[in-house]
Amino acid sequence: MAVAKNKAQQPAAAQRPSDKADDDKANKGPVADLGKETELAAYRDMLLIRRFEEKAGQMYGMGLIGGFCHLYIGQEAVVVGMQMALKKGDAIITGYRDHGHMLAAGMDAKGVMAELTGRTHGYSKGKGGSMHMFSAEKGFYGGHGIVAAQVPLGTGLAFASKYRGLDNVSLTYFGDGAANQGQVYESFNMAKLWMLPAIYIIENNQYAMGTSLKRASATVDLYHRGAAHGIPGQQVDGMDVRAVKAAADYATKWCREGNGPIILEMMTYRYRGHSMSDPAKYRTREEVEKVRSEHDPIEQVRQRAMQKKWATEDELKKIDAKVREIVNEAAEFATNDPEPDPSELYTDIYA
Ligand SMILES: Cc1ncc(C[n+]2csc(CCOP(=O)(O)OP(=O)(O)O)c2C)c(N)n1
Ligand SMILES: [Mg+2]
Repeated sequence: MAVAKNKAQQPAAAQRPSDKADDDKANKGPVADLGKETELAAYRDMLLIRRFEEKAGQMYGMGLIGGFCHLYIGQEAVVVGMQMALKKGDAIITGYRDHGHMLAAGMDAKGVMAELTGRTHGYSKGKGGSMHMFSAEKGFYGGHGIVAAQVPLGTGLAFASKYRGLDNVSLTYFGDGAANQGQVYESFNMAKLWMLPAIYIIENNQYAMGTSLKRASATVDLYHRGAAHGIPGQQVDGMDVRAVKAAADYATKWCREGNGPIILEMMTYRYRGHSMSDPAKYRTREEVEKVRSEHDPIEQVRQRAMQKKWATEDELKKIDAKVREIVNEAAEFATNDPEPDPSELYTDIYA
């Protein structure tokens, strides 16, 4: 009886005053148009990710790509909007759903595709595959297959920036499923204790493999997850690149000015299964179709660009054609590039 009584007296997580106090500091205000140039650039960048992922899906089906392959289709506005607020020296790290993050960071589509096909000129010389690519030059630190393993590493990247006296930030992306991992909270504790410039971006696509957030999680407002450590959080429409950009501007400024870590919960959705081997039977076709037809991040910009007369349908088609050309060239390259020499098995390893 006593237990039941205590339970009844517990306030709902969202009503706890400590959650609210810190979250309010991070309120971002209304979403503004980004203007013609920026929105068209976002359109092109999102489209590049979409077409690249569609091609990777096809090549997987043809047996040209093997192993794990997790597509990012539907979530493109998140990485593209965040990238627009970054500057040289900022660090990016994520999990295994990572091709979009690499392309947004400016990594070469040919090198990414050739890594997917396991070829010599892939970013990891064909030895890493989908989940294990890096580019220190572009500030991209992987590509990690263990759920949430990137969170302590991203915290370390933020520590490095502070230790060196730089005003660079670190962006650590992880999923709604990963948000329940213990190491996330150890990282939050250290980030706040040391006031690190860490932006934690929870890509809440509502599912962790075949399990919905509601089934697996005691609380679903993931932007409150820093409350115990005094880390503010914001929930963001991750399907609207304008909202992501506004949150990115706020969060990068917050961190560069020395205010410590911040959490952005991006409300987003993946259209494809968890990985290439997932038939996605845990959700209905209608659920996916509804998001696609009402909230697609690319279609939103396309409609706005035409309404505001920033571009005609023909001009938008030209952008699409250019993007397809880049992706086709990448696929061609990744199909014809040689496989690594067997002697490569003995290089890049720690003895
Ligand atoms: C430590 C660990 N546990 C389990 C797995 C298997 N696994 C791979 S992805 C995944 C789901 C993660 O979902 P989420 O964090 O929401 O990211 P999303 O796939 O939706 O992008 C699980 C359980 C793993 N790779 N690592
Ligand atoms: Mg998820």
